Amino acid sequence: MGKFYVTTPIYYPNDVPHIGHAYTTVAGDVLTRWRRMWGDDVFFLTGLDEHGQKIFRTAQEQGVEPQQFVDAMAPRFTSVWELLGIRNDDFIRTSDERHRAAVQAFLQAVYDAGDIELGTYEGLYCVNCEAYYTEDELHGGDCPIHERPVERVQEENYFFKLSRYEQRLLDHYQAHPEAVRPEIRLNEVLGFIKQGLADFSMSRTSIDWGVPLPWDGKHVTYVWFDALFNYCSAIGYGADDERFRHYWPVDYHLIGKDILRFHAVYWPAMLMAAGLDPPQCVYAHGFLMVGGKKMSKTGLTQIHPADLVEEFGVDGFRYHFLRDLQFGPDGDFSYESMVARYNADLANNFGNLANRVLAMSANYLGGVTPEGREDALSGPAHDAFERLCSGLERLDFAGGFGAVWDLIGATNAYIEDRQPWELNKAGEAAKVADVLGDCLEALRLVALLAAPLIPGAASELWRRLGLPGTPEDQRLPSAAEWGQLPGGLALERGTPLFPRIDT
Ligand code: ME8
Repeated sequence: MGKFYVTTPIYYPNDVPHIGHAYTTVAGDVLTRWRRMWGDDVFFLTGLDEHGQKIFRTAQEQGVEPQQFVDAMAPRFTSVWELLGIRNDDFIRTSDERHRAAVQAFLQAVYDAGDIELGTYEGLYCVNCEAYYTEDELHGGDCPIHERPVERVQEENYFFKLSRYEQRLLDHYQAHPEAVRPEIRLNEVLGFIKQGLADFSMSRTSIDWGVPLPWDGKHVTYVWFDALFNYCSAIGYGADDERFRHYWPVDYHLIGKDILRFHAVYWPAMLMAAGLDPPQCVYAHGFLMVGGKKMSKTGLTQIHPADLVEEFGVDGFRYHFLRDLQFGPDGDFSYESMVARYNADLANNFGNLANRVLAMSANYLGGVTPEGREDALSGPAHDAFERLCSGLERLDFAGGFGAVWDLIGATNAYIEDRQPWELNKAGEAAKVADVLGDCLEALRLVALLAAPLIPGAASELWRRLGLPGTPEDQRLPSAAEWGQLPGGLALERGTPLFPRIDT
C-alpha cells in the first residue's frame, strides 16, 4: 500500500484546546488509524502555530516572553491529545528550530523565483484571525468571525505576488476538482479566485516574534506564511529531501471552513511559487456550534474535552463527534443529544449485544467459541464493510460507521428471530452453537471495524472474544472476510463496555 499523509491545522496556543479543535484532530486520528489497518505508510501530523501578534500579545499580557509562554502551553495540547487517544506521528511547533530553517529555505526559494516584492500596506487587520479584511467584509465595522473591532495598520512589507496565480489556480481546480472538498467549499474557493486575487503582505516589522526573512532581517515572516509551511517542514523539507518527496503532496489537509481561503488559495499558490505540488485534498468541515454560536476561544461557550471524557469516556467522546455530527456541514453540540446517543448506540446497541452474546455463550456453550455457524449474517457483515470503506473514502464518518451499527442491529434482530434460548430449551444444542457462532463472528467484525473510532472498547471486546493482539493489528481487507473466528477460544463475559448514563 501507499503512503498516506494527513494533517490537522496547527492550533494557536493562546488558550487551551476546546472541543472544536478536538473535532478535527479526532477525525484525523480515526482516518489514519483506519489506513494503518490497510497497511499504509501513514503520517499523521498536528502541532502548534506559535508565532504572530496574537501569541505575542497574549504573552505580553501575562508578563512572560513569547517562547516561555508557548513552551508552557504546548504540554496542555499534547496532554489533551494523549487523553483522546490521538496517535499523531509528530507534533510540530513553529518555534522549533527545524521549522525555522525549513521556512527560511522555502522563503528564499520563493524570493529567488521573483514572487516576493517590497511594498507598503495599509489596511484593516483582525489580530484574532491574523488576517486582513476589506471594509465590505466587516460586520458593522467588526471582524465577521470574532465580532470584535479590527485595527488599521500601515507598514512597509514584503508582498507575495498572489495575483500572478489566479489563472494557474483556476486551471488547477479545473483539472482537480477533488482538491477541495466538500464541493460547496470548492465553489466558494472558485468564486473567491474569480473575484480577482490581490497580492498579500507576507512580512512584519512591528514585532520580532517570528521567522526572520533570510534576505532582510528587519522583517519577520507573516504568521500564516510561516504556519502553512509546517506541513512541509515536519516531513523534512530542506533537511531530508528523500523523506519530503516520499510524503509530499499531502493526501488530506483537514481544516475547519474558517481557514479555507488560506489553505485553498494562498497555500497552493505559495507551493507553486516554490515549484512544489499543491495539496491533493483540502477538506473543510463545518463549525461545531453551541447554543447557535460557533465554539471559539473568544466566546464564553468553550467546552473542554476532558470534562466530557470524564462522563462519556474516551470512546464515548470520539463516537459522539464523528457519528452524531455530519463532517461537512455545521453541527450543533448538545449535551442532551450526546447522552441520548451514548445510551442508545453505545450502552444499548453495542454494549447490550456484546453482553447478551457473551452471556448466552457462557450459559449454552461453556464460554468457548463454537466450531460451526449458520452464516446467516455473512451478507450484512459484507455490506457493513463495503459501506464503511466507501464512507471513509469520502470522509463520511457518520455514514461509514453507521454501517457498522447496522450490522449490530442486524445481529440483534437475528437473535430475536432465532431465539437461542428457545432452541436451548428444545435441546437443539447444535443449532444454538451455530446461531451463537454467527453472533460471535459478527462481534469480531464489529470490534474490527469500529476500532478506529472506539479503539478502547473495540480492543476490549476483541480480548473478551479470546482473540490475540488487538483489532488494529489486523490487516484489511482480509481480516474483514466473514468466518474467521476460530472455535475453541475461551470467552470472557466481563462488565458492561458502556455503562448507561442516567441524568
Ligand atoms: O486557525 N468547530 O488556529 P485555531 C469546528 N493557527 N472546528 C473548530 C471550531 C469549531 N467551533 N473551532 C476551532 C488557526 N476548530 C491557525 C491554523 S494551519 C496552518 C493554522 C478547529 O487555533 C478547526 O479545525 O484558530 C479550525 O480550522 C481550527 O480549529 C482553528 O484553530
